[in-house]
Amino acid sequence: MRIDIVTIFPEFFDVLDLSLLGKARQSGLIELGVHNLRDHTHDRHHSVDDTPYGGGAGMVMKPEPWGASLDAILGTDPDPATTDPATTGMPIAADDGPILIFPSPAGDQFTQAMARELSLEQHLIFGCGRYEGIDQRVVDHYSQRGRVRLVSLGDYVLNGGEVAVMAMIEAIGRLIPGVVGNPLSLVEESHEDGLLEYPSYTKPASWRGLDVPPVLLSGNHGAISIWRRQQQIERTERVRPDLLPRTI
Ligand code: JDQ
Repeated sequence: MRIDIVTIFPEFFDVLDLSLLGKARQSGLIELGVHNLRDHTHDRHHSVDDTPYGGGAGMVMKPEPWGASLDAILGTDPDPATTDPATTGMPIAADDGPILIFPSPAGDQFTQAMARELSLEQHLIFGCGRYEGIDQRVVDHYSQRGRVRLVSLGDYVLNGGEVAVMAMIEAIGRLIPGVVGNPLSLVEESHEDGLLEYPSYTKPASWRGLDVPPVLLSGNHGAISIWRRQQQIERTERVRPDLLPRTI
């Protein structure tokens, strides 16, 4: 998978070299490009923001640097539909070509199901807004040319898209085959089967007066499976009943 990020804080993503995804990049499973929006400004102050039409508080990100930056990335897309100079700027098929993702409090909620879908894509481009957001025409323009999604990390307000993109890349990246060592661990864990995880324990068997549940020391793998499933259901009923199937 190819991932491009446009941001005014490219250093924010340096940490991706160290994390789980660093290995995936070294092995070529994930190609990452981090692009500074200010590289596509031409005024002496490298301005990326301006006052809002209609008035109001704060600043809005100007469309021109976004257009120049995103066009440069789209020009390198491996898909000929977006690379061919004769077709660049023309509409592309709705089900191929890169997906352009803008984190936004007004977006669709990011979920494990969305992470799963996005992990199957060849090329994701993330646009990190700041200030009060990006001029609406950027989303409108690229929606005319291809697939664009506004995605919310959750119902709280961040200062910009960077933290949301970091979370999404971590959730998506680990679903790419080969990025996580043990593929079984992906099916077993929270949200993949709609239930929360069962509690885990390791040595010692007794710690500060707290014992590991005896069934886990029994060697009875049938009993262990049943106990773990029970724990998942109890935990989910207690803290996330909304995840359980509705019983009319
Ligand atoms: C931007 C902002 C609108 C404050 C600017 C760009 N889930 C989620 N929460 N917050 C964001 C995403 C997010 C994403 C991009 C952003 C916030 N801001 C700040 C924008 C109203 C208020």
